[in-house]
Amino acid sequence: MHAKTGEKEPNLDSAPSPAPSSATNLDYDAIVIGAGISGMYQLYRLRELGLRVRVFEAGTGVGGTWYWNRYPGARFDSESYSYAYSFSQELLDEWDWTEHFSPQPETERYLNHVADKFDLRRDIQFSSRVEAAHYDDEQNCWAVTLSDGETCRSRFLVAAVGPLSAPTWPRIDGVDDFQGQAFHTGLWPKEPVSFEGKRVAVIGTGATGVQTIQEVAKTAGHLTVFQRRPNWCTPLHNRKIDAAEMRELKKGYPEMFQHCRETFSCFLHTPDPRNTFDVSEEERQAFWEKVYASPGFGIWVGNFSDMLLDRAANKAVSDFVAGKIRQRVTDQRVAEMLIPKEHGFGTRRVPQETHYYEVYNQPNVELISIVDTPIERITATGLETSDREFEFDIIIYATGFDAITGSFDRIDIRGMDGQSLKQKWRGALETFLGVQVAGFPNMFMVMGPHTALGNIPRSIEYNVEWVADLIGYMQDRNLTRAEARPESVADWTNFVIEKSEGLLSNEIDSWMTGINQNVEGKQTRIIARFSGSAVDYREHCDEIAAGGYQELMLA
Ligand code: NA7
Repeated sequence: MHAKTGEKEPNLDSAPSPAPSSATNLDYDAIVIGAGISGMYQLYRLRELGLRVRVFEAGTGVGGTWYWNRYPGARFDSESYSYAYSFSQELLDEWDWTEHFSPQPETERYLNHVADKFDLRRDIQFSSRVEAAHYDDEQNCWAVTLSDGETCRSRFLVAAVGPLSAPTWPRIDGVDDFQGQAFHTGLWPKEPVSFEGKRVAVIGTGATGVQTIQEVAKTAGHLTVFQRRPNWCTPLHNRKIDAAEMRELKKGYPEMFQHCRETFSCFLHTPDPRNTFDVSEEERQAFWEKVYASPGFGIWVGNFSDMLLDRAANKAVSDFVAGKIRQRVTDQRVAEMLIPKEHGFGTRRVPQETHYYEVYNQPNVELISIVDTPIERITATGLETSDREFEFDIIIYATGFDAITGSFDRIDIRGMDGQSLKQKWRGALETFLGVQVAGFPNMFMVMGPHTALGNIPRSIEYNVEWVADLIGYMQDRNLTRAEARPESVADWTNFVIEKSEGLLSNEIDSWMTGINQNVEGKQTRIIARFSGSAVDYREHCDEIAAGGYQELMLA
């Protein structure tokens, strides 16, 4: 890294001089794409700097992920209070969570409350999908075009587009032929959908599919689950929070947020410092029983330190969880279908469940492996696999997202000399801190590729504040242009790759390694995330700010 801690003087060399245009000639000082958790907070922070900000949001309401993903059973997998904004004491004091893992409707209410409290809506333009964002070298500004053709210009562009927001439909023949009701979980309608007595299919068994299946199975006449690769799912152990418990939780907020700042991925859970085979077999089993019985991601991010690094350790914990699946599923043929064989526990995102495995003991639920009998086509009345025809009233596609880069790819983003971001990243995914891209001046990403994901709102708050601090720094010095130096990008990208070495998750196909079989050109694994600790990530970013942003060309 090029961080030069202590150097506070602005760094003005080697950047091309911007045109003498002032932001007053532009429609806005900053345009933010997306009014999810990132975009809402970015608006709040940029307003504090006195900037004229416009947020463009494709939906009709705030919330991003928590606006679109209103499928049955959608809820947090992280403890609600640890997953909320932490920047406003007043907000922390006044909001009560009713469950340890908040259901989507409550989270959406919370985000609407935030929008109202801070009067965010007056700067958010809803039903406005950004189609293109082009950097104008001469004017040193971004021209942003919406799907209705409206174009406006701003000095800064913040892409707060989310790492999991571009839903993907499966590439199966006939997807448009089905005459019944068909839904993608990430584009779920606002109107209630009844499954009562209906013949329902769910395709996909990721974190979303699992939440959907366990809910739909309660009322569906018959539910058929089409599973490609099974995932390792563990119990969520959700429960209600009463007023007294909420009061106690609030008292502990300062320590809780401090704790999240210190853990590897900002979760409440923190890895056990011991390695798997440091302890006796008996102790190991007792520890796993304890984390299996604990709420949330403890068993994933609070497990033995070597669980995701050491193959034997990973095999041991996988065997433990496989044993639980065998105990919970009555039909052992079905249990074996539900046990992942080609990836170890925790190497893909671990879905959190509530009686998910028991669903397969219900007489109205059937599991079909589409590895054994592939879906050949969707038909007008259902679908056909290689050995059977199925009829359905409803098909639910829980087939995931074009993750991490997909939400950028679907916007025609062009930097200097008309260079396309999508094309650039198809060549090589390179960023600076996951926040900037060389050749894309004044464009900032919140939760872009190569950032630390983990407990996402914690990472968002940090990213947003870092971007606002940089813009504030530029304002104070009458600087109007920030671009990552190519060598800073190379250094950061190498650092990200270095940090990913040895991590078993990076040897597995999943959205976390940039794989999506439904999207052309996304069949090769990439290092898409920063897999070092969030503490490490922040240290780097803090150093850069403290050093006067020497890694950027400022002008
Ligand atoms: P995921 O985790 O990407 O899961 C998508 C699921 O859909 C997964 O089981 C896929 O099987 C399956 N899938 C995808 N395409 C097909 C086709 N063409 N045919 C059959 N099955 C298919 O997405 P989620 O929405 O569940 O979760 C995304 C993240 O959002 C989650 O991790 C949380 O962090 C929040 P595969 O595994 O590829 O064999």
